[in-house]
Amino acid sequence: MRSEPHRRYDPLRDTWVLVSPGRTDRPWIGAEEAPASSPIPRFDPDCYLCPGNARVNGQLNPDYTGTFVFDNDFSALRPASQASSFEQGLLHAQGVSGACRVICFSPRHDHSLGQLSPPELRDVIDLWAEQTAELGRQYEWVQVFENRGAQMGASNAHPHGQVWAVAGLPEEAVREDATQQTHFVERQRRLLSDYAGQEAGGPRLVVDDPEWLVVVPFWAVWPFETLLLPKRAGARLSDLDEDGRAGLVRVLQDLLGRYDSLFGVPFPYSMGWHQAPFDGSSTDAWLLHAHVYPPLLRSASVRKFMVGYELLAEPQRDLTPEEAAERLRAAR
Ligand code: H2U
Ligand code: ZN
Repeated sequence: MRSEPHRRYDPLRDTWVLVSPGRTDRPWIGAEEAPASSPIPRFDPDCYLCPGNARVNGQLNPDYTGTFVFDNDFSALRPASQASSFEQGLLHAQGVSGACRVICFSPRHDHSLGQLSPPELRDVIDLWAEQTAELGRQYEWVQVFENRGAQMGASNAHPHGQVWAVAGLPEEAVREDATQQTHFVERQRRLLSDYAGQEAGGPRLVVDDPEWLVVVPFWAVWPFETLLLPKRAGARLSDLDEDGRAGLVRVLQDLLGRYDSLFGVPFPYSMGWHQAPFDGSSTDAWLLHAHVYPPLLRSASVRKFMVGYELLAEPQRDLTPEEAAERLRAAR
């Protein structure tokens, strides 16, 4: 199977990916194509996220010294949407309400999440947990995420992420909820805890921390995709105890450092947390986890595109998850 084309099943999303090993026997080009980048200033007078600066709507940011959260000025969701539901034959729409917030990780314009000091990173984790608990009192799904880098659509180099909370479950949540609930009903164990057990000590392991496991999942679609799994049970960020949070600080620093050294550039990605819905159902089946989806394939400028066969048939990858994990383990 290591050298022949095959398909792999993703039990969390209930989907398949085509793996075509060997096509990467083409020479591996390392970090040669790093685009020339001008140094980033500590403070950028034109940045709408830096402390004291004006945002697009003219509102001034406070002179914050740690993290800073504000309601997104261009929210994709509104707290009380007036849209009514509609169904006419095959045409089906529904109203949806929600909230969108922006989270500045640091007042320093030139830092990234992975470059924060351990106490600063810990503050971000605590904030993610607080936002989850607070928004979960009002909405069924809380999506914490970060888009990093222009290639992932980040609008600004200032280290920041977002949280969107929504009434009702979005597509990915419905998928992952269904697979985890089914697994739990059938085996009285968590799907992702079982998966973490199977990956321990294996070829897809990237970081093995006393509290967390980072793997390139067996079914990864993106070349250097990773999955962060807590070793102890916990359905949400707000469930993480002292040790779990301290471990997450270590693991994020380790993983994000590896990503940045892989091609010698600030590694672009979308990363985010999946946590149990706040829909009143049992959280027993759920294991909190983060997905990291980076677009780069061979170098700082050669990225993977989801086109052609991927769009029309199913996702495909050349680099095997095992090879990707090996490269991430070696990157330091
Ligand atoms: P991204 O870089 O991931 O796009 O996140 C930045 C968010 O910041 C984006 O959703 C918001 C944008 O709507 N924003 C404001 O809320 N106020 C501003 O003044 C500029 C950008
Ligand atoms: Zn800034």
